[in-house]
Amino acid sequence: MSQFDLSGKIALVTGASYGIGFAIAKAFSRAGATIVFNDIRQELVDRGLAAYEAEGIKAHGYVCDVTDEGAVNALVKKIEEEIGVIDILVNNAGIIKRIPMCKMTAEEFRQVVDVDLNAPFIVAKAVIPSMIQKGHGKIINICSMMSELGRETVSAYAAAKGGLKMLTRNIASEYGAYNIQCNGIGPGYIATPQTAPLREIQPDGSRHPFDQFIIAKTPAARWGTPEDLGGPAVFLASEASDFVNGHILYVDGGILAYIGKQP
Ligand code: NAP
Ligand code: GCO
Repeated sequence: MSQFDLSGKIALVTGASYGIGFAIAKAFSRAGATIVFNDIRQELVDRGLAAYEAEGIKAHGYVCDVTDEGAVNALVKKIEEEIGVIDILVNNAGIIKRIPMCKMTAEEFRQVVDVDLNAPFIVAKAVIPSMIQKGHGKIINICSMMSELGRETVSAYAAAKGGLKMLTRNIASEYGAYNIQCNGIGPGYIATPQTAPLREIQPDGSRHPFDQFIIAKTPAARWGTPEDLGGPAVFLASEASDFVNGHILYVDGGILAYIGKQP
């Protein structure tokens, strides 16, 4: 049996109706796992269910806002009753607000931190007790380039994703002794709805300046696709990574390794 086999495992991927979460769930399913996902609205869950079905995957979809601790606890209880104990959690749901810091309200800052940092704490806290009882567990937090780097307009997102990197290391430290591995994936710039505004074609037909910047800054010379995250996620969800804990695996086409071209 392959070390990357996920047969018999139950995976919860948050916010996985489309985008990166969907691609990770697809890869898990191909490796044999049962897929459970949530999204914030019924229409998104329905859209997700149809997308999984089109791929030949029988996924279980639920409405749940990951920032609502009561709703998350109820969801995890329901999954345990209806499907079984969650073996693999991917904290994928996330939002970004691109606003210059001095123009951002404290409320807007809190909203981003709530989804991108507080929610992974809430969901991890909900699944860990049963993982301890079962004797194993895998938690994968979707971090970012902004876990390491800053840039104009993304102060809340960078603060949250930097915090998520440290939450990852802390979960690994606190629960490693229970055979729980908590690692992060730091995607580079990936073509999804979240980054669509950075790739918009300009009125004169040219590519967005940020799009050109990312191509020049990425040794792979392209944006990533959600599918680029599938293999690394399967690795971190499988027994192949049982001695990997508290690590952030950057899947970025080399961005973090590269100083960039001389202008
Ligand atoms: P996306 O296309 O915006 O998908 C994120 C999903 O999370 C959406 O389905 C969204 O629902 C859902 N969501 C948002 N808030 C939620 C909440 N409170 N409860 C439940 N679900 C919620 O994003 P993506 O690009 O696939 O990104 C997925 C993850 O990767 C995020 O954590 C993101 O920060 C991270 N990431 C993305 C990139 C990139 O370049 N795209 C790079 C690095 C890291 P709605 O549609 O209702 O918002
Ligand atoms: C931005 C981007 C990002 C990415 C991603 C990079 O505005 O710079 O949206 O922050 O989506 O997280 O890894």
